[in-house]
Amino acid sequence: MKLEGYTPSMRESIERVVASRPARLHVDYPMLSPAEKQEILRKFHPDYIPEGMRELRVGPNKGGRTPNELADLLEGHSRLSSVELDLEKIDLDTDVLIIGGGGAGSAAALLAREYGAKVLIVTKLRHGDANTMMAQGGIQAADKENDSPVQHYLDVIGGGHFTNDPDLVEALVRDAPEVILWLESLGCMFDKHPDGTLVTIHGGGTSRKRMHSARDYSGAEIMRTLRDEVRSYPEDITVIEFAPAIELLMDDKGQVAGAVLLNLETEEHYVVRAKQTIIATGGSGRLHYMGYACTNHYGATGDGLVMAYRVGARLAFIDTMQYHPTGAAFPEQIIGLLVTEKVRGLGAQVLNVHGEQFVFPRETRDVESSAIIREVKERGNGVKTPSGFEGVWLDSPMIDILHGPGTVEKELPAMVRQFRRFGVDIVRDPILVYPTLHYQNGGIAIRPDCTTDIPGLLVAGEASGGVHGRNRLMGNSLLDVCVFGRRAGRTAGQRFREVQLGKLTLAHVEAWERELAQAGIETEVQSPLLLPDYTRHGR
Ligand code: MEZ
Repeated sequence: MKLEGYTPSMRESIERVVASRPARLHVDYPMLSPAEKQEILRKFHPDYIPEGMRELRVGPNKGGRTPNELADLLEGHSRLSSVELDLEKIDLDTDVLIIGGGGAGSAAALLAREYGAKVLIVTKLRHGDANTMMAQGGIQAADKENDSPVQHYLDVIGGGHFTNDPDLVEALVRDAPEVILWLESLGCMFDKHPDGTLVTIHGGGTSRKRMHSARDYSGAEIMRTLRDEVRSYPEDITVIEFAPAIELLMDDKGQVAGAVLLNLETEEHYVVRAKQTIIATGGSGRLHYMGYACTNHYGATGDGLVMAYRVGARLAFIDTMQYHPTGAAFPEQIIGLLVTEKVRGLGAQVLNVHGEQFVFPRETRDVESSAIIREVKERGNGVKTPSGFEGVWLDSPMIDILHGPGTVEKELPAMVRQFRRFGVDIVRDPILVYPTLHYQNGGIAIRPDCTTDIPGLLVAGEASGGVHGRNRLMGNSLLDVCVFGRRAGRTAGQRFREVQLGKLTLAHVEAWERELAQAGIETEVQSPLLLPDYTRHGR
């Protein structure tokens, strides 16, 4: 098969990009003022499209707004509505049940085990099929001499527009240096200088270089490390794959007491009883909010939010999603896939069809994305692809010009390969990009020890809400899954021995169905969704 790469009209635009390079070598576009940032967000960020969201009519967040796709699921019927289950027949009994086999779930399992708990991880797909695996650019931690957790704290709060839960941010930045040491001790191979010190670079919104990376597959390296470690304790940690939780179980004392699983192969249901239950189900990018393509793994359908909502857990910041500024816009086959922020961290600039800069390359993600959307949709300065999709250039060759030949190949091997498969050489030519749905900024409200308002229920990672406020900074999600995964595991490990479970019940599901009926909600939606429905939406 002959791979075509860029078309002649795209090549004409690339010539203008090349021509503007000398002038851009030492001059970056200025950052926007705080007032300009607010203005551009209000006008162009997808969170502000009024018809994309609606008010919830039932549940703890009644009256609050969330994207239509998530609202439909939160207001859906239980998958158990027409299933007869014998809750006296316990299929699996454990101290700590962890729902989700990504970074947060795996980190939680390791810590709970350290405290002597028997742990069961259940996961919808395979262990490690998770957004953790797909994060590329790095993990933040203030562990260099010119940096401090306080500095990190200020960046996180500024990036979140001062809306973050301060106690959660404190937990995040305080634990960060220890998390890096912990991961290294488990065998995680971060990039290092010849003298053995860790390489750190900038991300959007960071005032210090504190991004630790493993080339551009940092998440895969962290996930590999955590999964290997979990798998080395089979006597304490059991992993069941292809068996998503579809409803939480409670007991007659009002505690969360496990979950009902669905075996995706046999369609059997399993009753799992647990003294502590940790939701670590990740995000919901596969709901394709506002019609956006996404960077997420196939199972990212917000299942944990739905289950937690039904037992009365409050959600925080679920009216804000993260659109990563640089999703692939060409070729068609990979539209929406992540082009890591590390590309901009290494000095690549963002340019319009005329080869002009129009935004500082390391604004926070929400602002950077809004500026790209404005450039394409309002100013008409996008680069058109043969299928009619439009994007802007991310000038990757600038990296070798700034840091020396071979840097792109060395620092971004996954990116080089992702595009080379389709005849695009990002060492020589820029990358066409457009914002893509990347992250669920909010989720189930937690405390710093990962507990929720519902006894027995803990949450960690992307399924939780509060730490990032209205916008997360790059590298704080890999950090979040490790920090709060560990904290959730520790809390569960410290608590499970004190828990006396009562009789298992699904009375909350019956109450939920009554609430739907009382609110006059007529819907055919059953949730959690489990897998994206591409036949219905044609994506
Ligand atoms: O934190 C992230 O979302 C991340 C590391 C993504 C990236 O651009 O590489």
